[in-house]
Amino acid sequence: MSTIRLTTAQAIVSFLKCQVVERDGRRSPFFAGALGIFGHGNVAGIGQALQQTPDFRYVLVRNEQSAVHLAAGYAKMSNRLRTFACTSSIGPGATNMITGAAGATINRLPVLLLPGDIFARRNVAPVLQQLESPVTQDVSVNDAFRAVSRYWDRIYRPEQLLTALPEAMRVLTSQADTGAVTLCLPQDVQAEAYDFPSTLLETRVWCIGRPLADRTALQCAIAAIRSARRPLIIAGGGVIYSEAAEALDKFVTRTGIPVGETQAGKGALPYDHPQNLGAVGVTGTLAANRVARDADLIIGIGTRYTDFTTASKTAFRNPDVRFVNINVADFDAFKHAAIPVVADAKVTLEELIDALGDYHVDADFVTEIARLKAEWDKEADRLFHLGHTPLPAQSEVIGAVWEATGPRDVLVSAAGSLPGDLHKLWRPRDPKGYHLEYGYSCMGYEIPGGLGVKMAAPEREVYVIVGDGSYLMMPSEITTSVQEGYKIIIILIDNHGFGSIGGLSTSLGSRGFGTHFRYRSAQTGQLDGDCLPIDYAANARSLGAEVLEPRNIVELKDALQQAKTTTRTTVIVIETDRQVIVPSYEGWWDVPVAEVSEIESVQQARHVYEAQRKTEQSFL
Ligand SMILES: Cc1ncc(C[n+]2csc(CCOP(=O)(O)OP(=O)(O)O)c2C)c(N)n1
Ligand SMILES: [Mg+2]
Repeated sequence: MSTIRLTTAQAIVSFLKCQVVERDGRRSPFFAGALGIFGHGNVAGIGQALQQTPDFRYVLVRNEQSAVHLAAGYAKMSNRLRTFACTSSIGPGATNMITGAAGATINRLPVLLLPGDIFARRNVAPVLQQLESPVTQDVSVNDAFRAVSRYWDRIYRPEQLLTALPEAMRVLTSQADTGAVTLCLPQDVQAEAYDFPSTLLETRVWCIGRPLADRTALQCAIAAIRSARRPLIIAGGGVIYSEAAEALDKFVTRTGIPVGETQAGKGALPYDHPQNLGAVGVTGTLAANRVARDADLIIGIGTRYTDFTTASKTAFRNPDVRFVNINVADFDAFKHAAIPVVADAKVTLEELIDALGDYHVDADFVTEIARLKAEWDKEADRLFHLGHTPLPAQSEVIGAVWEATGPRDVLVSAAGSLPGDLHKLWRPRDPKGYHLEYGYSCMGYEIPGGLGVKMAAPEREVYVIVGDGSYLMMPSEITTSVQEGYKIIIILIDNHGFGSIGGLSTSLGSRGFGTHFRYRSAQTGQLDGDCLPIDYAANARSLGAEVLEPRNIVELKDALQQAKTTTRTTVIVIETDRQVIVPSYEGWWDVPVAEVSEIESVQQARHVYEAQRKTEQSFL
């Protein structure tokens, strides 16, 4: 057997370089390179291996958490067919990646994490940054990755790579099981040499299949659709990852079945498609939520039915409602006692088109769909052009940004009040035009995630809309975007704190306590003094960005045009009035209110809460 003598780290990097995925006859390398920060726990191991492999790109980032967000954004934009590996030192560098790992796993996005770990040989323990345990020596901070990884392993000996690396790839490329994969790499083992079989380092092609549904389940689904009078499709992220948008368009055009979109599924159909009722659930449009309320059949495609989609199980009120779930993951397909169609979305939709023949929803339903859709379009137009002064409303900023974008541009956001507003209002014209991280809704994802999107699709303009709270949490990858020459346009909405949680707090009787960026007041002892003097423009400039500071919507429109002409990442800072919010359209979210309180507004909110809770349903 021919062998090649390499360190553990060199073998890993060489292996990653040779991994290729193939779907529908198209091949691409699975890894675009490695992101990371070096410390003593990886500099002489993975760091050395990367140095001697210059054709495997290494990108120095500013924070390990944002490295994982960047990789996840890249993977999502690539429909999970490509990603990055993330390398960190031991200790805090490693644990910084845990939040990113949770986000990737929850969003079902492949990321490979290679945290450094404490010495396998142990004789010099405790090493710098080691968590010691009196009950075992077989534990380190990296064990905390277990809960947030779809595959977790620790490499104590170089030859363990022979079994660990293929397992890591199996999980990363599995459309049903993918998420964060963590291979913990003790610092000493990274530098240890071994005679690896050369075959480990040959090009390996991972075929991403399109599994067909079980025939019986498919027949049951067909029968259920045929007998439905008011069916509704819920399009989730799986539609987009499976590249099933065209098939969905054909299916709903043929059958007249309307579509509501989840955060991950938004863009599955163009916004102006006659069957597209837009966002569904807590942050849904009136059109989609009305149809969801009365639907007798929900056809969930590639959705995992989070509480935002089901409006905390209050969205579907028809007592006879049933579910058909088309999903590559049986875990999701079985939810809500559905007819489980465990299969790829694209091929299943194609099969359904053939099988359903001339099935079409009734004329009355068609008229109702068209009316609700027209009403919603008007409402969105109204919110885009409120003309609120002196400060604009956030919905007007969204309108101005949308009007400035082209059909192939991408919008990126993640947390705060923006996801809800964007879910309702943004108007995608392309399946990859709307990129919301809303599985983990992780403040700080926006900028690194947006950079990942840009790196995956450099030919597209990427617009990141971020709240001031999220911006403060993680602005530092602006510097990485400048370093790498990837320009993104960031619209930073300054509403002096947490508009979303402040609004939620007020609606629950707690008056926005602790959600404003204000000085502590000497009189009240609370955070209700003057606004803090945070200079976001100076901050962004200091990180290397170009900065524009429009004061109203007219100036914002100019700034957006100017931002298209810059070559560097450009941050547009605009102040908005946080009191002017986009209403909710019959979507409810279960956020428990204190059962007892001395505050009257809380007691009132509790009454409302108890009444709403009674409308929650279980589908058994
Ligand atoms: C890492 C993290 N911490 C806390 C939260 C809870 N949270 C959700 S939205 C939000 C406020 C976001 O503020 P900002 O970015 O300014 O957006 P706004 O609410 O003003 O639209 C908070 C604290 C979160 N989602 N993520
Ligand atoms: Mg804010």
